[in-house]
Amino acid sequence: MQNFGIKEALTTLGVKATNIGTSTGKKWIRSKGESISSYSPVDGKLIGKVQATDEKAFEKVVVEAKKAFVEWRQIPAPKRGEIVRQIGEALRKYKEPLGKLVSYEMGKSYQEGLGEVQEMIDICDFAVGLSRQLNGLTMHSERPAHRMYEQYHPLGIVGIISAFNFPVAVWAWNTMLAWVCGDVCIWKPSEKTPLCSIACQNIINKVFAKNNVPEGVSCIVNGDYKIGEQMCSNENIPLVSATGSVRMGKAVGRTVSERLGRALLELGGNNAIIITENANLDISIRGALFGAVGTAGQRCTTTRRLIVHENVYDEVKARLKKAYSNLNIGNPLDQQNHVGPLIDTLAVKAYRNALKKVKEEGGSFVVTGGSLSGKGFESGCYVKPAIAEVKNTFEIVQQETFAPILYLIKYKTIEEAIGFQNGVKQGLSSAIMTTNMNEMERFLSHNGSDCGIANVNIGTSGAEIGGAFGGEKETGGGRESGSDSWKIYMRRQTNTINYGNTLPLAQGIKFDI
Ligand code: UN1
Repeated sequence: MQNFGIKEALTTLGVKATNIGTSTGKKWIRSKGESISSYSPVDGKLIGKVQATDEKAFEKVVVEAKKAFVEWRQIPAPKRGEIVRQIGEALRKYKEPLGKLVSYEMGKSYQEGLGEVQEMIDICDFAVGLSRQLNGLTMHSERPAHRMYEQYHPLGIVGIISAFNFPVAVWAWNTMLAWVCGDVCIWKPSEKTPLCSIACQNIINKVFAKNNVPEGVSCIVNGDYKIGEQMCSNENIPLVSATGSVRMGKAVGRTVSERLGRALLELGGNNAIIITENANLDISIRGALFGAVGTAGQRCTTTRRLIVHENVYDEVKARLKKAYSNLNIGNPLDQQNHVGPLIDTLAVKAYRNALKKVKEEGGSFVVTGGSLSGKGFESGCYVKPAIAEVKNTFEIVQQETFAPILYLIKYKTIEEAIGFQNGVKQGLSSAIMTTNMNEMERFLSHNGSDCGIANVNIGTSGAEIGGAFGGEKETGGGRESGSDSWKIYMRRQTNTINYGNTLPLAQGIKFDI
């Protein structure tokens, strides 16, 4: 197995064989937490170890973050933006090694690893501009000589729980916005990709040291769900932003709402592309292909269902089959390969189970899947992307299996297609391929897609950072990244000022004595 410069990347990023997994910035806090071993799904080798955060260390982090918030919020927002600008510069500098680490620790292709770092850079740029645009509205008061307006104040500590599939970008979406908003962050990365958090903290530390940023503005904690639970139940953390499975999101939502905190949830998707009889099939095949097999089917925006009009169904099926036969599966750091491994052997098991269920429920395969073994596949995490013909009603089609399995579903009318598209519990991303205005507008209307993201003539994955990212129903309702997603990271305050000499009451109420 070729190395592709991964050792150099680790050295450049300051990731060691053994790392302390708890940090408030300059300080790395030792704890009695267990040691987490990070094995690469690429070649099964141990990349490094991270010492998990125990309860005591977590409490120390919260104390430090709380202190930091008081200082950080004094710094004018555009000045905080300037620091985020420098982080964007640092990420540009470290794009290659960080992209490599993402690829090696998580298993996505190097191109996608670079793309993920690019998302971090983009959100930095976005946040810099935002730091001068944290605008509230002014309103006309119903009372004479009164003025009303609203303002957004920093909120406090933001807890971030991120998933293995976007080990660095999703942290950046949350953190860069939170920082310009005046918040401080505690990040718990996935225990499957802990080394990415060490690398990011090292990059941040350099920029923070140069700008004398107080200790506690950027904190990381590592560990499994237990440390996540501690974060969710801690009353000092007004917002917990969590990305991951629906099961995890329900637990986070319950615990955070129990103490009436805010939870921003970005959970599973079961995304579909509708290919109508009026679609440009070149675009459709390209969109479906990247959507289904990109990141080995492990994006929450992955295309899982293809809802195809009966008149073009056979052609779509044949062309997809051909496209799949040209896919190279293998080491994701080798740029010739399109599909890397799944994150671990548990994911392979879930993939195999899903294929089994497709058969049991009466589906058939257009492209047969299966796990790969032998030279180059020693980690046991590589699988073949599969395509199955199914009915939308199949139990397995209703579930999100984090693997490259694409379900083909035939439809007759656009109403039926939209019904299929919406007929699942999740509501993250959706797309229609058509050149027909009627079909397109119907899909985008209130009678159309019920998802947080609805695209025309592009696939379901690969959202730009400028839009609000997230979805409805079991996807959790949260919005991260662009548009006005920043508002959840701030405390909104309505202010009414009386500059007159009397005290008229609102709603015209008389209260004279
Ligand atoms: C995720 O899978 O959790 O839209 C995030 C996309 C990426 C982000 C996916 N920009 O596919």
